Amino acid sequence: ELNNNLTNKTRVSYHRNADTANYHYGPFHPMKPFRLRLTDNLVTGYGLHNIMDLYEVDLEQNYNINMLEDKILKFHSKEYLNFLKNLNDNSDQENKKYLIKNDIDDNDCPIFHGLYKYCLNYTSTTLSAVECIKQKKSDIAINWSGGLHHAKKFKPSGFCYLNDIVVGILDLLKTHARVLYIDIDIHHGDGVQEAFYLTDRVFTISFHKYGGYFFPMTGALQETGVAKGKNYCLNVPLMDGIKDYEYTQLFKSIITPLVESYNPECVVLQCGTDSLGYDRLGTFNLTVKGHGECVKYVKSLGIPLVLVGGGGYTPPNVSRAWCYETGIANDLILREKLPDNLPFKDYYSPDYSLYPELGDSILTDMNSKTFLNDTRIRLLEQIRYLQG
Ligand code: TV1
Ligand code: CA
Ligand code: ZN
Repeated sequence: ELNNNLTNKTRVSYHRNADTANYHYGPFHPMKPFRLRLTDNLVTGYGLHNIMDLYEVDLEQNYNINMLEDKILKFHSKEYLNFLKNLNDNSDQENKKYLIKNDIDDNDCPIFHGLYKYCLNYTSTTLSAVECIKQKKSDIAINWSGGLHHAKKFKPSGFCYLNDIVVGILDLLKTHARVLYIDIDIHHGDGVQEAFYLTDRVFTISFHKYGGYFFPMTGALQETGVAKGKNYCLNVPLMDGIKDYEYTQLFKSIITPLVESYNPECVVLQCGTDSLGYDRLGTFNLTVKGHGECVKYVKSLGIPLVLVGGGGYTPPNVSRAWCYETGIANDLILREKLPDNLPFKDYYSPDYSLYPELGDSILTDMNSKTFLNDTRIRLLEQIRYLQG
């Protein structure tokens, strides 16, 4: 009994919905749900599906849609949910009216075929992961199709329609007193921050690029929460080109005292992979190993953990990172050579490696030592307010 945690394997559950990868935002849109198929093929190719608890989420089969919609309505407005639900039945004019009234950017958030089903898919998959944590069936529960951190109460934003993270955390709060939300997507986790800005029961921290009109233009160091939520929010604004060593050092040096002070009962980690080098939209220089180092570190805290996806716009790198991190969750360091007979193997040329080198055509690191040090000192100062 005493040795249980030392000898037993981490209990990992992997939550997926085979249908989610089939949706299309449009031919030129950077968000490609197909990256989920690449991820799943890689995870399966390495044999990881054999050592995890697999949950195949299927809306028709396992889910009571009314219960699901009730959970979504704990965050989203009835009017917005109805808008998404009735997109096909409404006239184009009615839909246009809602878009205009709510200042919705339908280039970023197009209305594509089967949109509502897509939204319910990734949200129910996050709720499936949350359920395993609530029932203490898993130490780590994974949903790579979730992590859509920009969606707001009344509207979609930045490729995100329903905020599966907020809906998931609200459900977690029924059993867990304090939830820590960590966001390593290159974009600011504005939707999650905003949802919990007034409460001390959810601590949100986002690492992101900030400045130069980079979307969503929020996430300044000065945004730290309001009222009961004052000091229960942190932001780590960064500049182009940050590399593994600097990023992971900063990450650990902040997360360590934060966890010590806040003492969360559960962690939700958004693992957006647009912070990797050569991302189509991102401008950081993390490698698969550096990105995964953050996951490894959070796992080492030994707190129940939900892993969700997020951004990531160079599909083969998205799948490399999420597969590597699925390995990490299972205490495995996967071999560099990709599995034989891997579907879509040509996507991984020319290196066919899980850990390709970044090469020379990367952006210059604009984060000076003094900038990073000043940022760290200010963040540690913020964390000290928690004890008092
Ligand atoms: C259609 C076709 C849409 C090509 C959107 C990049 C496109 C972008 C497109 C794009 C694009 C954004 C803005 C625009 C401010 C808006 C999943 C003036 C080549 C979590 C969301 C980024 C990131 C939104 C989501 C951003 C996530 N960047 N080509 N759109 N308006 N929107 O800047 O955090 O990763 O870029
Ligand atoms: Ca972020
Ligand atoms: Zn992003």
